Amino acid sequence: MASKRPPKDAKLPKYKLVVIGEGGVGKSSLTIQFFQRQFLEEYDPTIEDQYIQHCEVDNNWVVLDVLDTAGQEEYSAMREQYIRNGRGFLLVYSVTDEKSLEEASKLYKQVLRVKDRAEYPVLLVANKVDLVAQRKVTREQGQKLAEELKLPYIETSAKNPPLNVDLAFHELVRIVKSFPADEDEPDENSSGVSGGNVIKKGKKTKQKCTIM
Ligand SMILES: Nc1nc2c(ncn2[C@@H]2O[C@H](COP(=O)(O)OP(=O)(O)OP(=O)(O)O)[C@@H](O)[C@H]2O)c(=O)[nH]1
Ligand SMILES: [Mg+2]
Repeated sequence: MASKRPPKDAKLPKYKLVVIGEGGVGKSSLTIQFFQRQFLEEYDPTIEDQYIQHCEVDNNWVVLDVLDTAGQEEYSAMREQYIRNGRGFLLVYSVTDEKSLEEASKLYKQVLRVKDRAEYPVLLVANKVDLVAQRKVTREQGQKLAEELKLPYIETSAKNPPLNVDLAFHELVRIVKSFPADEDEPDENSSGVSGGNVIKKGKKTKQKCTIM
């Protein structure tokens, strides 16, 4: 069984991941479920929250530096900046909201524009699949968009019991790993973070990430 802490003094590769999508689709809920094993029923719109924590992905310790962004239109001016800094994106929409699927498509195009690339490490996330009766976007519609955009697709629920939440973050790490880094992008292996330390930064308190 894998140990629950990284080896002491290990230099861990760092992954800057960004969670994007329209307001209310569940970006914070997915992030909080992943880092804190909690589901918050109440909707508290995000401005920007950062979580930094070591995690074990495929038996390798890594540092995940995750930015949970604002989906609300009034904060859209911040987008270019965080897109520029991100190395991988969870592109979230809600299966209860058709408009959020359209927004996801637009956001991905913005990622490509800002990155000036024809493709980029992005995972399309269909969230709130537990809300079966309120579902408006089918799996087929989600997969069709994923095919059009040439993106991998995953269905999630941030509600307890969570569905595919760890898998989504881990899958994005795998996608980032397999994608060639830009020359002008920061060296992911120079996190300077020593193993064994719980890292805290940003506005929220983070707990150690427990892996499936
Ligand atoms: N049933 C269900 N509700 C969810 C799920 N994910 C999020 N919610 C609820 O949806 C609402 C919005 O969730 P948030 O995670 O705050 O949404 P967000 O994308 O972070 O919104 P912004 O920060 O404004 O961009 C909250 O009331 C959550 O409890 C889910 O998977 N299932
Ligand atoms: Mg939020």
